Amino acid sequence: LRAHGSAMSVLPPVRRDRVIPALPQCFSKDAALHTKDSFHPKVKTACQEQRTGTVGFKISKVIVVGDLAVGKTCLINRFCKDTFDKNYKATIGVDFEMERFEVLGVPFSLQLWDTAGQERFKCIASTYYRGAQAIIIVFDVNDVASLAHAKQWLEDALKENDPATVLLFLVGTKKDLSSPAQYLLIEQDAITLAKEIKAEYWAVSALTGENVKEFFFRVASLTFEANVLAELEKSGSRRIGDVVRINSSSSNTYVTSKKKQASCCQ
Ligand SMILES: Nc1nc2c(ncn2[C@@H]2O[C@H](COP(=O)(O)OP(=O)(O)O)[C@@H](O)[C@H]2O)c(=O)[nH]1
Ligand SMILES: [Mg+2]
Repeated sequence: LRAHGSAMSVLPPVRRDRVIPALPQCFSKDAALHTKDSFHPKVKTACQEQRTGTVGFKISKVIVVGDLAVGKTCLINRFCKDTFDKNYKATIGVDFEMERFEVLGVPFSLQLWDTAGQERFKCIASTYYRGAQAIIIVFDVNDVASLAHAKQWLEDALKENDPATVLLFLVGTKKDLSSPAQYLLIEQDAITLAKEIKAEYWAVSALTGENVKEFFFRVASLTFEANVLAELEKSGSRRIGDVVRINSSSSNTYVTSKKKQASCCQ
């Protein structure tokens, strides 16, 4: 317990601009993972009672895929570094950025994986895809071909992941380069595709920063929500909250509150 306590205290507190106190809203109600205006009630209760599982660290892997030069690296850098410098990743040579959040008072991290340009050869290692909780498929809103390729990127990524549980986001980038009329045209196709593959649609600009923070907050929130719900499901059979009482007045029998809990939590 002591080791755990000191390990926790080594971590600096989560940045104030990474605190998520309520569910951020979707970009388009036509293509959203869900349109509820707050977190799942079970998740809210679990967070209040600090029984979200995985004591200390909760980390979800998020991968970013899409054609070369659509703006994947710039998008990640805009959020994680608040810079617009396409050479940043190449110079440092990292595989992923760790971004720490606090959702409903619970520490939560996203491991944001970026490619090192392998998408040029359509040959990304399976370890890149494997174990992702969320997949961000990026296209350039000024390049219809990059949207047409989105499905292939998704197919590749899903070979290594469970389509039933992984969360999908379809993101159009470089919104600053398109006129409103041009943008609306490609948005129609993007929303149609997003609905078809059950992805949440967003349009952003890494250059101006438009919608970048909002987008990643939504990714963090929905991934966190799914993560906690899965933990609650797993622990459902062995409820941690069960109280075992020894009732001395009724001949040394053990009375648990299990039955009552099971019936009221359905
Ligand atoms: N105008 C504009 N250019 C962008 C934006 N995002 C990326 N770019 C440019 O697009 C090019 C490719 O970006 P990069 O992030 O390296 O693409 P990646 O290959 O998908 O990682 C670079 O020249 C960037 O400067 C954006 O939001 N607006
Ligand atoms: Mg890149």
